[in-house]
Amino acid sequence: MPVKEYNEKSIQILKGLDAVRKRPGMYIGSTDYHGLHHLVWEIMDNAMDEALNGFGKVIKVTIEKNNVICVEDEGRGMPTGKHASGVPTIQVIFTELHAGAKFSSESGYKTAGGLHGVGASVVNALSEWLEVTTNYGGYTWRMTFKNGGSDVSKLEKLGPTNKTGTKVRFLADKKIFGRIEYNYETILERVREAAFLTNGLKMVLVDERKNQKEEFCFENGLEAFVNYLHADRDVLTPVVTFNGGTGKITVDFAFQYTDGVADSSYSFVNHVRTVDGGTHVIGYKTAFTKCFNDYARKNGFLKEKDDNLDGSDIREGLTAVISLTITEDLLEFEGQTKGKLGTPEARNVVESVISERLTFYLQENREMTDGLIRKMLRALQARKAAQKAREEVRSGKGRNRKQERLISGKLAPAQSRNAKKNELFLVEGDSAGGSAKSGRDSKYQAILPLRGKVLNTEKASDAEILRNEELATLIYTIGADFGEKFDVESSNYDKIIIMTDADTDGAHIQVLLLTFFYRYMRPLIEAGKVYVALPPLYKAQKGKEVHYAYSDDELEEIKEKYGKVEIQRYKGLGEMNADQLWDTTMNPETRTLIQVSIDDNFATDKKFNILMGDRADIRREWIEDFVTFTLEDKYQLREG
Ligand code: 28F
Repeated sequence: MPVKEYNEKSIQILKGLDAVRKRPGMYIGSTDYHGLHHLVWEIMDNAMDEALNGFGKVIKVTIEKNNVICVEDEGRGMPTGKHASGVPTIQVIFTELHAGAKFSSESGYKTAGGLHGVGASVVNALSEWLEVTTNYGGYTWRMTFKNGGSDVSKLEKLGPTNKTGTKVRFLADKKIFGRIEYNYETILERVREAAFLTNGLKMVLVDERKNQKEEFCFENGLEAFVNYLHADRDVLTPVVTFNGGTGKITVDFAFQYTDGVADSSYSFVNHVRTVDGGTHVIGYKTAFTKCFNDYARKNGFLKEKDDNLDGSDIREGLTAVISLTITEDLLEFEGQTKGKLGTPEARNVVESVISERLTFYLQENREMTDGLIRKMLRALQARKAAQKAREEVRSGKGRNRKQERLISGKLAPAQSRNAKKNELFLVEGDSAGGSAKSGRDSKYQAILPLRGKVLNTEKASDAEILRNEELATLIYTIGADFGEKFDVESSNYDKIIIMTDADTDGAHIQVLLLTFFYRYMRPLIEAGKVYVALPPLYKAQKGKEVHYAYSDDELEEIKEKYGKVEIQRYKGLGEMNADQLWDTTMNPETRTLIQVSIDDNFATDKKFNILMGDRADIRREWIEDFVTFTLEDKYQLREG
């Protein structure tokens, strides 16, 4: 039912919701796949706030058949009284921007992001319709909104109940999102994560589109979290958990060492991920550095003249999960996306809880600790060796003689030095490299054939990487260093294009290269500069006319259109001559490139680990699920 009387207040509210519809990006980041799923996180966060404060032990998320999302909690229900302005409080929460913030003055309340219910009105604004059903004070109540919150029903009292809790259902607005299909895996990761973070909370996900259902509930969530992250890894220690804190800040912490080199930490504040870390992460890192160095000195691993172990030496192979709850009065976030904890007190609380517990734990488990310290000393040595090797890489501009010699036999450079236009093709094998060299536009396109096997960098140290001829050549060619020192601004190329055969070996090389880029040149991927070339699978010839098919479907289309054609299946790039390779795969006017991007998801790290195991089937699935391939617009225009 529409709002009948438009007073100044209701106009104000419509203006607010309208602002959200006009600039959705300002409120949910984007209107693509990520923005769409953001709607679900907002409503889930509200349900989780209730659970986090001790109200309700079950949250159920349902993806209904037509992509309606339904989230239910068993919390206290939403207060059904009227707000001072005369309209129901529920209406205020779902139609006024930032309404949640006004209500959150009760001190001691711990909320996701510290803005209780802020998201509800944003979700409403971006929905075709939204329905709230709440069991509160012995009755079931319902209120519905339509057209981005501009039509509001009465708050209806449906009948008595002995339950409490809140259910929100909504249909995202197709006019805003274009596609409103939710991804089960994406929501599943988030639902699982919520269960890891709240012990005893049962999280249920139902997908009615495919009749799927999964449930999670953990008594020791952080331990389960680390076990989950390490499911396919060789581990060096058990999962160790510590907790402690003060009345206003509680700390839950879990860690485990693997035989890998990655240093990964996942941090949360009030059960919401802090992607950019912050004071709590600094606190645990300081504690680790101090405790391990103290132990190493006290037990003769480090002599008086020796340098301390570096934080990075200590964290090689370490996975840590830290989860804080902080009362609202102490909450401070920083950074553009508010993904960084700023609360200064958090640093000291975390550092002291972890120092105290870790010192004790290391003393009690000397054999394990001695093994870890030896591993850290090896990391220190490798770091110093790499540092020496690095002095040679440094500069970014200009290479030294040794590097030039390494590169000159391999790279066919572009004539131009225009880093904003130049493209580097990484080509599998010398024969394809040859075709690519003669077929290319030599002004802007450089070719680097990869001969040897590309090193698996999942478990490699910096020194090993520089010893690997293929990777060292690649690093010097790109000319922007690697690892922590990688500087995307000084890359010699605007596009790095992986061009391999369309077979298993080719896929394997792609994966090895992507792993390297992901681990050591991630900003390159984040800047959208890494691509995979898409060579054709078939050539279909009818008389003099030649058509290329890039998939089996396309081949079928060609057959349908042209009748009898002579078909050649390309087994490798080497089978194409220079002209064909240029026409089908390299010519910017006609080619199709797949841009590589990575979902910002804690699962990505894990999936990279699985990927490098020997399960080819999992590897394929991973590529499909976690590397988002975005087709670059295929240029249809030809000059002339
Ligand atoms: C499916 C999404 O949104 N659950 C919610 C509550 C509970 C309260 C509340 C929400 C605070 C003071 C209004 C109940 N009793 N699930 C949800 N559960 N909001 S949203 O209060 C909101 C404001 O007045 C609640 C006592 N205090 C708070």
